[in-house]
Amino acid sequence: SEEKTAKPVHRSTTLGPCPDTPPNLVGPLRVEFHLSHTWNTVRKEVTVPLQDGGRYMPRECLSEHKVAIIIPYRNRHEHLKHLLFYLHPMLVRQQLDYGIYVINQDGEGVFNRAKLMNVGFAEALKDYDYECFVFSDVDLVPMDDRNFYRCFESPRHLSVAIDKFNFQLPYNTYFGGVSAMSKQQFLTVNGFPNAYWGWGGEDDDMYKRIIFHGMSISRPDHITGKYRMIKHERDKHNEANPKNPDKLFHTRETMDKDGINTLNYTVKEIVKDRLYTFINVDIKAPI
Ligand code: BGN
Repeated sequence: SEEKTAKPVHRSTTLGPCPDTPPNLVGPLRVEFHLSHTWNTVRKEVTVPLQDGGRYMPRECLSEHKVAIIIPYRNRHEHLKHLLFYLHPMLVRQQLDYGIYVINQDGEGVFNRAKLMNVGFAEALKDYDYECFVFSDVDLVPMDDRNFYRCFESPRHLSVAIDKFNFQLPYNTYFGGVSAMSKQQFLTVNGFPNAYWGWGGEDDDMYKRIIFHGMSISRPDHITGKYRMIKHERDKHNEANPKNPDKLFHTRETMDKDGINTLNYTVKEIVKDRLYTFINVDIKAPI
């Protein structure tokens, strides 16, 4: 319809800024995974018109938060449906100006979560003038819509109370799962490392980058920061890599030489679905 394609440019002249605390939040969410969704039921759950590529901005006010949600991905269809079923309605209630980017690692090579997040950062910026990036695992669903998917003065760790870890931090410096960084914060630390192939350590490397650049992290409380993790088998081609822990001893020397400034990849396909932008990317994985 005409309404759906209306350009935001005209709105900004008439709309006031959105309030700092969105008015329609509901607090705790009942998150369940026993029903298997179809893409149709997920689409029905989103009661506002999205723009292609999973883009939205509120029509009632001018959003202060331009946020790209970056989801590293491979072969997790069911998880993506569960996540978006809850995430889209929550982000709408949070009155964000947002887009969802699913960054798919092409091929069967060793998985590299951190490099995919760097790709998401770079590709989302080609799409829109995003100021904030939320990096999210595909299997982590927030249980409270007061957990803001926006950026703060400090890099923010959002998934502080995951059911799998008994709703506690597994350790104090944990920065994995879901995190949010402004464009400036991300560039200051040179993004994520590209050198962590396979499972483990890349989130700890990011934590160190943040600390070594003189920043600290912020977090929501343990009620607001609750998450449910979707249970799954261990992925193929993403075994714990015994070389990764050692890399963590060298973050201080490597961080400025390996990151968003040395990122190298080839986009094979971009598909704009109604609910997300799917970017299939060759990240030159070792076989
Ligand atoms: C840690 C992993 C993190 C992971 C958390 C939670 C490493 C580095 C070697 C010590 N860190 O052990 O990447 O997010 O567990 O599962 O493997």
